[in-house]
Amino acid sequence: MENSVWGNQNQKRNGEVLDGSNIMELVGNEQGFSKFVDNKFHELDKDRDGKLSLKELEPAVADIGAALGLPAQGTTPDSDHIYYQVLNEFTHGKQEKVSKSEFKEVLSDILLGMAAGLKRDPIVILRMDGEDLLEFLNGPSYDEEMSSIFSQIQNSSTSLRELVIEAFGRLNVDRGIPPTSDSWVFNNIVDPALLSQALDRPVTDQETFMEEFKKGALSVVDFLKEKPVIVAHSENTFDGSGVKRLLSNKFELDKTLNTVLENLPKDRSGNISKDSLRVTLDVVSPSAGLPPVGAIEEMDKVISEAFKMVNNADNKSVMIKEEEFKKILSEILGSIMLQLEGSPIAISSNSVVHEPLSASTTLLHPS
Ligand SMILES: [Ca+2]
Repeated sequence: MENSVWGNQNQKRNGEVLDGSNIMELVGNEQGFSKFVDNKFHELDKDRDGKLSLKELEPAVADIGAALGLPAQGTTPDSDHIYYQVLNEFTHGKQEKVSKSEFKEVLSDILLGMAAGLKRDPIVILRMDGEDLLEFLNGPSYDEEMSSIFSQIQNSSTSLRELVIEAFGRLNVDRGIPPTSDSWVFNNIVDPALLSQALDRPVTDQETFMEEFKKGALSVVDFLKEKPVIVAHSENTFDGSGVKRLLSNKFELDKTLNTVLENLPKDRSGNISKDSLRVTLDVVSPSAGLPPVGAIEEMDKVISEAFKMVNNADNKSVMIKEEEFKKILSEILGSIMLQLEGSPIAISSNSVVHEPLSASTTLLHPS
C-alpha cells in the first residue's frame, strides 16, 4: 500500500496517529501540491478538454466522502446532502465545468478543513492482531471484569451463545476486541471462532459462562492472528468551542452562511422559508465543529432543544428576510454552544477500516 496523506498506512504498529500533519505538509508545499493537483486533474479529466465536468468530478467527490467517513452515495439522505454540498463547493453552485485553478483552490480548502478536524480530534489506527486480547485474557483484571459483565447481562439472553456474543460486545478496543457490531468482524472473526463450541443451551451459572467465554476468546485470538483487523479509533469532545470560534468570527460566519443561502429556494421578494433552518444548520455544522445530523444521538437532542428554545413559538414555515434568517440561525448556534459548554458530549468511536475503503481513497494518495 502506498502512503496516503492520512499517514503512513504501511506502518503496521499499534497506535499510529493520524493528526492531519501529513495533509498540512502536502498542502503547504506549493510545488508538491501543484504537482499533486496536476496528477489528480489529469486522471479525472477523461476527455482531456482541460476542464472537469460534473461527471468527471464524481470520483473525486466519492473519495472525499469516503475520507470524511461518509457512507457510500445513495445510503442516506443526510450523507447524500453532504456529497451534494461537496460537489457544490467545486462548481460554486453553478452546474458548470471546473477549471484546474478552481479545482486546486477547493481541494486545498477541503483538505485543510480535514487537517484541522484531525488536529482537533486525531484518529488512532489500531492493528488488532490478538496480542492485546491475549494479554487481557491472561491479565490480573480479567476475572473481575468478566464477572462484572456477567452480572450485568446474565438475564439479557436466553442462550449461552448469545450471552458470549453480548460479552464480546461489552469489551472494547482497549481489551483487544474489534467492534463486534461491524458485520465483517462478526461474520469473519466472532461467529467462526465460536463454531466449535456447543453453546446452544440455556445459561446456567457464571462458572460455565466464564469457561465458555474464555474458550471463545482464545479462538478469537487465533482468528485475529490470521486476519488482523484495522480499527480507526477516535475520541471527540464536543464542548461548544468550535461553535464559539465560528460565532466570534463574523467574517467567516457571514461567508459560510452566504454560500449556503445562495443555494436555498427563495420567494420573489428574496425571502427564505424557516423550514430551511435545519438544512442550513447541517451545512454549517462542519465549520462549527459539529457532527452531521443523525451521527450522534446526544447531539441531535441538543440541536432540537436549541430549535425549540429559539424557534418554537413561531409558525415554522413562515417566509422571512435573509437577515432575520441569519439572526435566528446565529441564535440557534448560540444555544447549542451554551448547552455544550454546560455539559460537553464526549464520544468514542471505533470503525473497522475495510480494504475497499482505503483502496477507494486514491484521490488522497499522492502518486
Ligand atoms: Ca473534461
